[in-house]
Amino acid sequence: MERTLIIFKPDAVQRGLCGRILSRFEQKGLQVVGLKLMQIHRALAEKHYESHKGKGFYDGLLNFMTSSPVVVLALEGKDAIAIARKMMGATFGSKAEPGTIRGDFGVSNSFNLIHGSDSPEAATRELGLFFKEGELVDWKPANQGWVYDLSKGQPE
Ligand code: D4T
Repeated sequence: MERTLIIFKPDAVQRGLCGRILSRFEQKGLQVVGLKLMQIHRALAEKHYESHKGKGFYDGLLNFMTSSPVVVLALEGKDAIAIARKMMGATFGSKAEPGTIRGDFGVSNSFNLIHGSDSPEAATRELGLFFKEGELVDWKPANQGWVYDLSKGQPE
């Protein structure tokens, strides 16, 4: 099982889309193991987006991410990182395919509703940035044996 960090960005929170976006992940079968509303402070935004430092959009991105509360989520599932990225769609709503979160809910080339870790290394790093020890919860959903085929001992 893999874990990934998801952020419902300030535009998703302000537009009242959190419930609808969360439902998509729940319906897919990804399991919530961490969830909180928070205000991202500048230093955390800088750390999270350090790979973009120096790019033209970096300052605007930091201003946006710190402008209003976000919801951060830790999702767990087999191949959760790639599945969540696929569900999010291309970076901007203007290009993202219909059926994806960005494709269905956004048009902007700047505000893009959601962040998801893009690799196992990024997920480990980002989960560590946004969740303190003890904030992630290990639990077994009662329907797990229907979400996955567990007959061979591994989720399939
Ligand atoms: P994130 O990281 O937010 O999940 O988005 P992506 O993984 O899909 O896209 P990214 O890392 O390339 O960009 C990070 C973040 O910067 C904003 N951005 C990006 C922007 O405002 N203008 C731009 O030209 C680009 C490339 C949007 C997402």
